[in-house]
Amino acid sequence: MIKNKKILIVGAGGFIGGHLTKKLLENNNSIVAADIKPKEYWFQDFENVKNYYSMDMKEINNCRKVTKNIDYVFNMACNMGGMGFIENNKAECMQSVLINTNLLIACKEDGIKKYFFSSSACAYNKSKQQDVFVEGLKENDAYPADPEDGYGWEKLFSERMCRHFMEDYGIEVRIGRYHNIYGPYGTFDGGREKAPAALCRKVIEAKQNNKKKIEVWGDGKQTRTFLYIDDCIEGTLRLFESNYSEPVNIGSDEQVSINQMIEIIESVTNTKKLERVYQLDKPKGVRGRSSNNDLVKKILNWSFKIKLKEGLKKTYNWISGEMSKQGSNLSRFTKS
Ligand code: GKE
Repeated sequence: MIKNKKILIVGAGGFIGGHLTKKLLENNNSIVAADIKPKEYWFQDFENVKNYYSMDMKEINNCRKVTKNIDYVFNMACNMGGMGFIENNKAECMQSVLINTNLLIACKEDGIKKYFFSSSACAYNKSKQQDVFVEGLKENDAYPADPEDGYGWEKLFSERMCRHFMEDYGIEVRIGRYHNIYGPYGTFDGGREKAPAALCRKVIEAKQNNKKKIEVWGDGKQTRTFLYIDDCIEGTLRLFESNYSEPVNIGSDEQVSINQMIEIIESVTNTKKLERVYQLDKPKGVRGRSSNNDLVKKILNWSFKIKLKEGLKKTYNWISGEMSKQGSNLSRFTKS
């Protein structure tokens, strides 16, 4: 595990970045944290992070402010969300390329040796994701390139930018392709939420308002895999410490339909089956997606541990707790 290093985490105010910051602090690392959000909107507070910056990391001069005397850099920052956000904000999502590019330039100027880029399953070719319960995506399924419009292209392009900074300037890069990460301290309302948190929230709202139905985007038959945040952080840190510099899946292969995911939420929360109201006009993304974990098992001798039953219960309980609070704390996770 990484210890006693000086680490820059860009996107530390967000969901995965916040959990990564917490984990690295536990191992006696000194953290420089940066995020575009004002500090009061950071998803987690870290009293022992002295160097934190609320600034737009698309600006190269802001990147240059934070890459001095740093051992490692984790770029966890991008303008993103679930399908409800990325389908309607393609130009916004594409501009995240400025964060990664300018951060790499600053790293090169300051001689930083190792860099992590958080990529996404949205980088994969859409033609491999047109059926339910599809074969898990292998890393080379990203080419020929046909990623998710906007966000997926930014991720694929930024992967290549990382590779060329390694080839030309010797920065060791590590690239994890995340497959729908979920868990506590993730957005659950306001438009950026992904399906696990959205559906947990909808079940909670139905119970709070004594309603017997919930709205589901699409026909509910579409399939996905979802990776719990603790597995995401474990896989990310193992990848970072490996010698493998090509993109690698950080995901689960426990593929379920959205209908099945709702059944799991109902069962682990003792909720009487709710009527599903299917909204076919809502953003759906690909028909089916799963992560093939052969490579990650081979290079890291690791695979995800936390099954949906356990992860969804923890996520539901956390969201339920947050929804019972009022005021600014709630808005951290619902600000779109
Ligand atoms: N967000 C959301 N909210 N999705 C819903 C809802 C709802 O209330 N009800 C059903 N769904 C369905 C969506 O229509 C989609 O088919 C599926 O759940 C998953 O939606 P998602 O979690 O928003 O996002 P995707 O997995 O399609 O895509 C996400 O993949 C990640 C990487 O695996 C992207 O939005 C990025 O967050 C990221 O690249």
